[in-house]
Amino acid sequence: MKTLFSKYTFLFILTAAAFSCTDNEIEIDPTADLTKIAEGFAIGAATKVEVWSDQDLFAGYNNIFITLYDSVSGSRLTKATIEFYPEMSMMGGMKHACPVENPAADAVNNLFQGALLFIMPSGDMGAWNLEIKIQNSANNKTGMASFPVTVGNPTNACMKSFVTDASEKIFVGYSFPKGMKVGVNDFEVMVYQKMGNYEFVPMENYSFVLTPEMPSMDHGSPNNVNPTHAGQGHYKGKVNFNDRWLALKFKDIARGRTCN
Ligand SMILES: [Cu+2]
Repeated sequence: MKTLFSKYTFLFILTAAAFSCTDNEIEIDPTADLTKIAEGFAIGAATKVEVWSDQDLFAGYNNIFITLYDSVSGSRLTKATIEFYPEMSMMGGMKHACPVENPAADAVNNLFQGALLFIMPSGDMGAWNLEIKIQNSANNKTGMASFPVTVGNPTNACMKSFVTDASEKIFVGYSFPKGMKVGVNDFEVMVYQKMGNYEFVPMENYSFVLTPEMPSMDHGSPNNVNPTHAGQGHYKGKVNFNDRWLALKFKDIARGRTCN
């Protein structure tokens, strides 16, 4: 009996030691499922900047994830003020920005998450550049990183714009925060009004009627929930893809390739 007790005690201690070791040494890569868009340095802030997203950038609503490192020690930074300044230089000289959602100052799982709603693709019409302003909280220095980025053009639009009766220019993007499946899906719509080439304001007073349809088979679906405002120009609802073919068509939306 005494021997048995010792054996189990020993095993227990061994297991506990192994677990505490694992906890300390393994860091799960926060960017494992992400695509690297660009990397460079924020000159003046002594900070290395990496830009990540769910997939290659496209005209529409893009989740943007930033990872920051001290450019001398290489250690991760988890507190910084980050501002996005996207700019498109159009043929003919006109320049404009697009709606942005800047990350919070504290990284979550080493990621600073924000978003960009690109309103045009890169191409013959012009080229995009993304400047990122970093205020490094560790050394209290501020710098800018600048990246030329390519914004793809999905087969079907992931972003819509229209002009209201009051001549307001409105941009609408959407996303599926949990991906897409056959059945009822969480769905988000983002609405911005263009106030100037560099000013886009989230709109909080819109209402939507959702009408999913499958044109090739001429049917819709029941049990959809029209998106309602949930803050910061984001509207949350549910869309029911009740037909596998309809869902397959939309499945590509999650990857930003085809959006309607
Ligand atoms: Cu443009």
